[in-house]
Amino acid sequence: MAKLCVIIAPDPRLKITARPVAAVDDAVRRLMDDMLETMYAAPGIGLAGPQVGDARRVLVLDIAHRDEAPSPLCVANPEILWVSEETSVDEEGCLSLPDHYAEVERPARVRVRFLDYQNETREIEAAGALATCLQHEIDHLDGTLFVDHLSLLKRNIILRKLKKAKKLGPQPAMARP
Ligand code: GNR
Ligand code: NI
Repeated sequence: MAKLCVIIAPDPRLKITARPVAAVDDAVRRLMDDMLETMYAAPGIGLAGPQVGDARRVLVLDIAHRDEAPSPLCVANPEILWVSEETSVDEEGCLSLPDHYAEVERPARVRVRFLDYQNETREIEAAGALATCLQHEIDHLDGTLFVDHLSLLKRNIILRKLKKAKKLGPQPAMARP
């Protein structure tokens, strides 16, 4: 396994539409393994191909709490089959928008069909954090970031700050005492 680099916005590689995989074969499984390692190390609860510079429609997630056993889910070629009319608002973050958080309104429940790690077609109906995370990751496969669901003003404030931080280069996490 290998840890991959997570791309920080603004970056054109986060704006692409990712391409479906023909099947979940050993090469796709290697990508899934590397993405899981990267996600756990970050740490994050989800990660999509474009965030690590890979244009395949692949995502991984694990919404288990720290005190629970890990429960990774590997997803290729997800299709949203149904969304609830009911919506919910959750605070979202993104590894590609570090240190920025905002409330995003999305359908509360979704039904998704996908290929799993074994290349089996599966369907799940998700609610709560799983529904939020799945929609956030599927958005990444279509070049959409959570800030694209905010007002232009809020989006530009966050993107301007990230652009400025990039210009300054990596900053120490904390000032030395
Ligand atoms: O780690 C993550 N946390 C998170 C919190 C609320 C809603 C969505 C997420 S996904 C994010 C990791 C990430 O950027 N995935 O693309
Ligand atoms: Ni994200």
